[in-house]
Amino acid sequence: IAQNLGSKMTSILRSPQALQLTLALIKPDAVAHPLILEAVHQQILSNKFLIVRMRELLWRKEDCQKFYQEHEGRFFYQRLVEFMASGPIRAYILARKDAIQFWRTLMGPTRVFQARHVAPDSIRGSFGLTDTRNTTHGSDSVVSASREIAAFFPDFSEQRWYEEEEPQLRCGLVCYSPEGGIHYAPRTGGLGPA
Ligand code: 3AN
Repeated sequence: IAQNLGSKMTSILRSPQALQLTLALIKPDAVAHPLILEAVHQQILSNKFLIVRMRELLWRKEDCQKFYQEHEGRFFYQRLVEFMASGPIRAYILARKDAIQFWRTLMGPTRVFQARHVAPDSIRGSFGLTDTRNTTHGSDSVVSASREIAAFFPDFSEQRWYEEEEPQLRCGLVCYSPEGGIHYAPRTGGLGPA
């Protein structure tokens, strides 16, 4: 019963006004360049995303294969998987109204030539090197955002965040921890910077 109540509450809180979560990755081509990494981080902040969690990691090839399994068999799959495991990446949970679509627009098109042409100021238009080394990743739906957030942040509970933090963050009650580089709601304490 408690669980049912919990999920009911979560769906009520996820009204059209609610903040939406998405998973964003900064790929090895950008993490390898501190100025580009910082520029992308600043784009996140200046576009009013809240950084809910952030971590840097080296991805194992098997994890990349699993993450990109929908592309298995495509001509770029092997090179994509090898590239994503080739150096450190940075993962974010981002919150914002319409976060999924907003982040994807900010990233720009997948293909770098197209990005430079139609969205030169987008992240990929500005920093993308090739169609594989295209700077960032963003979830493409609510379902994939939840799956991808759980893959990178297994200790993060979306339900708890929606119950305890989102209502405050939505109203503008936001603290920023410069050391951790994340935003949190002041009154919850528990979900603040670890
Ligand atoms: P997006 O990241 O824009 O959602 P997806 O999900 O279609 O694009 O593809 C996942 C990743 O696969 C892309 N970020 C890119 O690195 C790589 N990729 C997609 N299409 C191509 C392509 N035509 N050539 C090379 N790499 C590609």
